[in-house]
Amino acid sequence: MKYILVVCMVLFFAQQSSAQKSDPYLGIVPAPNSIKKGKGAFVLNAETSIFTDSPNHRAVKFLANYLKSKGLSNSIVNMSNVSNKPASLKNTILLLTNFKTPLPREGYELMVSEGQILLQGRGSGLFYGLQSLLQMVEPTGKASLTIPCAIIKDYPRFAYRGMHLDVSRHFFDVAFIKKYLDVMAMYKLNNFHWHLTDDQGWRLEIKKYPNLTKVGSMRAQTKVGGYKGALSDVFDNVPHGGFYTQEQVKEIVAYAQDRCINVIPEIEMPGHSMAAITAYPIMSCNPSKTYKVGENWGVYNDVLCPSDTTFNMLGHILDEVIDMFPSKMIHIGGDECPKEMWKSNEFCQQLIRDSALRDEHGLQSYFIRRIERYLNDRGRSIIGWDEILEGGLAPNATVMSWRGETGGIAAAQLGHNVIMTPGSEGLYFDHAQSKSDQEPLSIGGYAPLSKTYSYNPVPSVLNEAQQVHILGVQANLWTEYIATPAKAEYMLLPRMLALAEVGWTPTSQKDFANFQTVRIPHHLQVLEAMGYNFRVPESMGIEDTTFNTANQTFNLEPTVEGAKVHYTLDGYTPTQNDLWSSGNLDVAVPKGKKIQVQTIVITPMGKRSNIVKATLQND
Ligand code: TNX
Repeated sequence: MKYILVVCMVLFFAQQSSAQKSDPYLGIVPAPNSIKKGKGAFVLNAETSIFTDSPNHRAVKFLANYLKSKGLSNSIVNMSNVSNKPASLKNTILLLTNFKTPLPREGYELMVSEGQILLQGRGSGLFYGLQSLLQMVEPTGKASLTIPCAIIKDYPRFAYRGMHLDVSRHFFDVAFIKKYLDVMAMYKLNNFHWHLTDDQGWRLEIKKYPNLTKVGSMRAQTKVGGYKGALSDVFDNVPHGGFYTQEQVKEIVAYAQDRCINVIPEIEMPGHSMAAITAYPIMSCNPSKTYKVGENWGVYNDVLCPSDTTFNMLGHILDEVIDMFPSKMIHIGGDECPKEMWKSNEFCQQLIRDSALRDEHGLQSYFIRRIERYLNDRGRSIIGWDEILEGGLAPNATVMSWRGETGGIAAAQLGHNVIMTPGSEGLYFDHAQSKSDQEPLSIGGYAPLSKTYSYNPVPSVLNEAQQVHILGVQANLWTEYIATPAKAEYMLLPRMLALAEVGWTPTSQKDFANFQTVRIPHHLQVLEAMGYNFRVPESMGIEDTTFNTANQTFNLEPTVEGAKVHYTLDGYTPTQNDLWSSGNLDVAVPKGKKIQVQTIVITPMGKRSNIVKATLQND
């Protein structure tokens, strides 16, 4: 309810800036394949007639809800029920799925003229066309909306455009998952990778094994601060837990489907399984040992034992997963599985000999292949982290390349489908967004917006036939150091918009300068009014530097529309009470003196950027 109210506020209070009007992309993120701006605008008001040939289409329902949230009550008319040929009507919107023009998968054509909007797309294409249309909307302050005239022809560069969320390290409730899906849909992302199990918590109700959630969803306490360093042995002494019931999962899957998002569940195996082992020690190599749900981060040596008991239980678990999730692909993890326990376990050693496996690595492959067969027999295929490649796979297995691109390249060369998600290329959204010590605690790394934006998922070493196997791209949000929705959104936004453009827009249409200085400021204004948190980029026109000068002009511009750049020249920390500047700030430095210009961007709702300090010295 809160979100709906906020959305209404966007309509009536947000004004489209002149920057957006002159924007060749008309503010659309991800940038479309082709866009031709026209003259004038379509005015959507209470008299606008809306027709469709598919009244039950997701896009049509989405539009109906959108209009309602804007206080417009136009009904959407099924075209087979009207005798007038709607194409001849004025002040008309047409949403069509049955038409002759061939379009690429997920593609759409949008023609906005003063008298009519024509949107054509099949399946998710119609939905994506609608997302573009809604991003073009300019509120008028009255009970109408205007949409600038344009012709857009658009389709995605990649079929797979994914966003991951780790709900094991920290639990996020159903309302937050829906909010996450909402923002994914807005930017045409179509796969939600839901990391549901790990050492620190099992978050999915499995009816046959109630202890998985009864025991495995709760840890006694959590590590405070960074993984290493001064607080390395300090814990918060606060229990942390939570899980999703099967009912809630079904609700989320349906909610995602309404937004053209496929939900891929991840059930981690054979490593990252402390929570499962604590609930059912029988799945471990030492069933008599006492385990506890992980309270620290990193990699645990206790892993699943490749016994028939374990495979039977995993089979039952996967049966329930299959019932809950229609996704063709099921993620089975496969990463970071230490082999210590298997090395010292007689059963494992015997299994290696009996099955003529190379060693414990061969045993890992045996594990993955057995699970893969189980899922394949039930009509599903597996995705796994790039370690799954190590021991031979069925051809329909998809590899998620996280340790750089090497795994993905090898997999594509072997004919496997690949999703690129290399941590080293700005796709780990748990990494820091700048090198400033004003950033919140993170796992480390360095993934600024520009790095995410410039990533190209198709490695040039692949030949054309191999490139076809690059299904797409995904960013991951691991949550060891992300305990709240606000921080999750801070780490997600605006980098997710860069990911969206990497996944959708042809490289020839990408333009970081426009993205950063025109479209991002507009979208951050919209996202703020919708109730999202985000990282406010530092003021334009200034950076942390020291230089010698008597005079300097800074062209300060806010990075969020409607925000202000406040500054100080007196060495004090800038706040909302200080002077603000838009455009040129001239600073004169007397001979022999030093002046420090400090800036902060503060948004209408009070979000703050990092402080930037430029020191000017006149020696
Ligand atoms: C590696 S990426 C992991 C995760 C951590 C992440 C932190 C992957 C397959 N495994 O378990 O959360 O790094 O960045």
